Amino acid sequence: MATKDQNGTVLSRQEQKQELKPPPMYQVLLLNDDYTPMEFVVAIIQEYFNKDRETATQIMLKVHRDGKGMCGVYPKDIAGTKVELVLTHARKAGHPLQCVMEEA
Ligand code: TYC
Repeated sequence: MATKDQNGTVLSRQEQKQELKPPPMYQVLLLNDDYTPMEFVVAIIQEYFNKDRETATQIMLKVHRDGKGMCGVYPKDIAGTKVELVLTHARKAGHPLQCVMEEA
């Protein structure tokens, strides 16, 4: 009997293996620059990554010190949407803030 998914579609060996694996996860990172105000970065982390003010401030200071910092880990489509939303918000406000995703 062929292995099928919930819809009754026959699955290849690769697809059978994939069904057992959790989806690949992506880290969303903020990068440091010399111009974006600290307060703006804290507000972004609170708004898009659901962090409280204290946690957001710690992440912002880590980015400021180390050059980059992790804001959260998400499935690919959610990580991509967060990167887009952050970049759109930053550009509208006239700041050069950079936000990227990396496979975790
Ligand atoms: N380095 C910036 C400043 O001194 C602050 C900053 C922090 C910018 C984090 C970007 O992702 C960033 N105003």
